[in-house]
Amino acid sequence: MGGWFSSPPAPPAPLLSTPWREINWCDKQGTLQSVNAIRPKTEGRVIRILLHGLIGAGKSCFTNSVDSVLQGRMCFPALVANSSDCCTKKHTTYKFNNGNQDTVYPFVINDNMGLRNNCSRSNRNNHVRDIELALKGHVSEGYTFNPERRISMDDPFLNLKPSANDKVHVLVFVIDANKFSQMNEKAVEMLLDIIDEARRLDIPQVALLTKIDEVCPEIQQDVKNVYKSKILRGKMKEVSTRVGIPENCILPVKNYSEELDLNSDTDALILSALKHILQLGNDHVNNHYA
Ligand SMILES: Nc1nc2c(ncn2[C@@H]2O[C@H](COP(=O)(O)OP(=O)(O)OP(=O)(O)O)[C@@H](O)[C@H]2O)c(=O)[nH]1
Ligand SMILES: [Mg+2]
Repeated sequence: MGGWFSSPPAPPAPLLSTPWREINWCDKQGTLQSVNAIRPKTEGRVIRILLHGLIGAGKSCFTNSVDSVLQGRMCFPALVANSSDCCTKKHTTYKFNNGNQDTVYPFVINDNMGLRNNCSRSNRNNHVRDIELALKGHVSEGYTFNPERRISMDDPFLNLKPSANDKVHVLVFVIDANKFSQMNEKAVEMLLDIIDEARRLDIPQVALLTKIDEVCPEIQQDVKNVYKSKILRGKMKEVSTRVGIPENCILPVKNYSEELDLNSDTDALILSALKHILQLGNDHVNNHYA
């Protein structure tokens, strides 16, 4: 009887044989030098990055991961959520020390409150309005976002005369790769409203795709599989189609979330994302505020 029944076809391989994007996995110093070289032409200008995303997307974790990679040790300046509850409430600006030279990098990250996937229409409208003000530099450090009400015109945290450094120069949508498919249409519409406003202000936008380790077991095993993973490629295409951000502005990262020590491959991916974000922000600063 042997040979009558053919064995079931092998499942399709989860990885492509060659990566579709190249990353410098080995030369952290070289990439750090290129990050260090991204500086606005005008002395004193700072590139402001605004992180935006739903609750638990990984905004604070990314801020901590950037600090850790730049300092060469685990750092936790931002509070990270340990449940599905919203963790970050305040509009907070993080600066980053350049360990060797005892100076700060010429960029800052604004970490921010996230919204729930299923929040009400009025919550979404209030949030979009506050984020639009933040893009223009009108929301000061320490403001506590409240989706129940917009920042009022007499709020002490409303900055009526923002400087060039107060304005946002690159907007980063932090998206949980695992949950993007379940993001409801209303939450996507909210993103699209914010994207429209950023476009109107000529502010470049990037999507940072987090938790890629949870989306693909091959990436969890080895982060170097990131640009070989078919599942991740599909996720990136899905994000691009649904929110209209081109694929070359979608950056996957594995944040430091449970590790005790740095890992050179995780570092390489975070640094690569940071470098692209900074290049876009720097171009915006030089084109608009030189
Ligand atoms: N496995 C994995 N977990 C991650 C990653 N990024 C973030 N996390 C986890 O996701 C949870 C939420 O991360 P946060 O950084 O607090 O998310 P947030 O966007 O700042 O959330 P809010 O401040 O509530 O808006 C934490 O438990 C993190 O440890 C990642 O790349 N991989
Ligand atoms: Mg947070």
